[in-house]
Amino acid sequence: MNKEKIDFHKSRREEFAKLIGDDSIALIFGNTHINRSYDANYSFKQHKNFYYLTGFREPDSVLMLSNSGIRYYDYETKKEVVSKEILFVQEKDSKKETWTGIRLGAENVKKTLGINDAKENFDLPDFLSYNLFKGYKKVYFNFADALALTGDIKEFTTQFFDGLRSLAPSVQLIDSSYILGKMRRRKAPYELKMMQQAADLSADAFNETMKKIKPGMNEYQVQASLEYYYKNGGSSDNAYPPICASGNHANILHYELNNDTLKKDELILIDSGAEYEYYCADITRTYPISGKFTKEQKDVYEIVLRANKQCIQKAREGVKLDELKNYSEKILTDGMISKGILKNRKSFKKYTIHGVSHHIGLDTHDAVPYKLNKDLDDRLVTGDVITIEPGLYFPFGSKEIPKKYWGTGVRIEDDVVIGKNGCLNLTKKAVKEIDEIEKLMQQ
Ligand SMILES: [Mn+2]
Repeated sequence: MNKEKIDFHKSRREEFAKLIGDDSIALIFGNTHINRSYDANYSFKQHKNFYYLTGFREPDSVLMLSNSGIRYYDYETKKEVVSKEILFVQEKDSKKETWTGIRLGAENVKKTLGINDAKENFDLPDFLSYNLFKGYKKVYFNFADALALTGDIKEFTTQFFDGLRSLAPSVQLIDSSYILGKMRRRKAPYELKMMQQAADLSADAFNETMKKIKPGMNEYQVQASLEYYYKNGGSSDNAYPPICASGNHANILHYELNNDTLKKDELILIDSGAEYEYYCADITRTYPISGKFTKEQKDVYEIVLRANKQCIQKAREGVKLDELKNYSEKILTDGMISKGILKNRKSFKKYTIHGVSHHIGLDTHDAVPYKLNKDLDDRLVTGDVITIEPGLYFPFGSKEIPKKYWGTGVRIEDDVVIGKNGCLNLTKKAVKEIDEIEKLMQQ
């Protein structure tokens, strides 16, 4: 890891330790492999909160943190040691490494990750019984993730829970995800750099893929093209399963089948993004399959594009997410009325369906807990990264809507960084103006 990355994760551990306060200890469990079928696992993905604090991607790892210090007896020096952070990792094992890859090993943690102290993960129960019960009042850990663990690491968590019950029944157990969710909200300069990379990679993939789209192609080929450009550009994964929804499929918000043939008079809605260094991009564009919008498609597209651009104009520190949503809905509704698509304003929600924004970062839908606490309302602050994604959806059978619009679904989504007097659009490279789309597609 380079110095910038090491320093970033270190600063996150320091902040977290400060926030949990003295007399507290935190145990953050990373993920373990998840079995896919028989002898094969799903490709490993580290838990994002654990990653946020460590930058470490190996399975079966646990981070222990305490502002007031973790004590243990060092058998080599025969002395008690006090440490503020310890990373527990898989032991070096040449036989296993031949099959599943090189393990960092405890002795390399300090140099590679900048974490002061490291042990092998099977030492964890001993550390717990030596420590937990020496005056700590609170234990923070990721409940849901710890309980979902399987395999070897489950042994350690089971022993941990048993130890708690018998040795420290009055210790207060607190879920760490609330504090970490709050911390993850404001992005640091290092994170914004990674997010810009993810956004650039994704925007390039959209622009290149758009040029290849033509009638007769299949939705999965559109997906294959996006994924080719993601991987080829250095992304390790999709941020989420790509949605390549042609025609009426666009009206299913999380359509994932991606196996229909593209038809010449239809649109294709593509909602996808690459992950880069575990940071996500989330872009939606809607293109005419023939390379040219029909009159009706243009009607709908222009309304959504206006809502997208005006919300980006409006987004800045102090604006509430709810205000942004109402603003978007007003533009969409005014647009539908003025184009004669909708007669009764009151039923707009049937066609706008979803909200206009969510936080994004290490997760595509970043777990920012602003709804849970009044000290964290939905007013935007500098350093927030959110999506702006208005859409209009007219599935077949929409009784109030003229038939010529049925089967049309349009969404246009960008990712923006909130600043004091405006926002920075990370995904502006992904072409969205009608004339530019038509020009590129007809090349
Ligand atoms: Mn989104």
